[in-house]
Amino acid sequence: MGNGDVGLLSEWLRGAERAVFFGGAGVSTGSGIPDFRGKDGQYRQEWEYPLEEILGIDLFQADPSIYYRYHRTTSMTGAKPNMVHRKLAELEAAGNLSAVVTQNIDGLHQKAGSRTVWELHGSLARLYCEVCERQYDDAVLADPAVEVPRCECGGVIRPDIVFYGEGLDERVVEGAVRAIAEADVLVVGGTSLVVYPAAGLVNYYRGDKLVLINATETPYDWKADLVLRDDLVGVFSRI
Ligand code: CNA
Repeated sequence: MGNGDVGLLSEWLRGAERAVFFGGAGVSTGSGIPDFRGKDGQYRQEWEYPLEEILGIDLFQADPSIYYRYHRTTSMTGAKPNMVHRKLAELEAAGNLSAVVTQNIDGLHQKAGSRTVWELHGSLARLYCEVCERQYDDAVLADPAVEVPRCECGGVIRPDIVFYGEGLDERVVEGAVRAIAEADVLVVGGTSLVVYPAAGLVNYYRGDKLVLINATETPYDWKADLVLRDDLVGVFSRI
């Protein structure tokens, strides 16, 4: 890929009034959080149970300690936004970008200053009691001696994420679909585009400036007007 391609992306973003960025775990690998399916992804690691079960609602309800042990070994706590998160926040503030749609649950877009963020899979920054729905923040996970955080009512506190086996929040999906359908530029990056229904949101874009930035091939590459098979941090530092 030559500089010319990033040049074209920059030109499209400069001229945009409601660009949307749709991203996944690859946006945060530059912050030290491993993705799932990339070259150093979590699928290549050994876990106590298959990853999809650990992140499944059935196992969480049977024994939440399995999920919380996994949670504590992933390096999301203390992670900081990288160039990609920061540039996207700048583009929104400058009036070029209308929203970020993300499959990530790390909350780093908001930390970087993005305001309209549709979190399709929820966020680890928020937790709530399964029984009385009282809201908590991630301070309840601060004490390593507490394996499973519990509410004052005795209920298990769960993260406000969408476990496998659960449906997406309709209000969030509607917001994401609206933003993508109205977008003048859609930049998709750092996602393998294999997790549904999230991946299917790309199909709501109706414009002619679909950009796909990913280190590895995706099933949607053929649809894109511009494909950058490259590192996101590298690309965004040149925008
Ligand atoms: P994925 O399936 O792991 O795909 C990530 C993609 O990004 C892969 O194709 C990589 O090749 C690519 N990639 C990784 N780093 C870079 C980089 N620096 N530059 C360019 N490309 C890169 O992840 P998806 O998001 O597609 O899958 C959806 C799952 C993963 C969602 O449910 C997430 O919640 C979940 N996840 C989230 C996080 C997080 O919140 N940071 C971390 C790990 C997994």
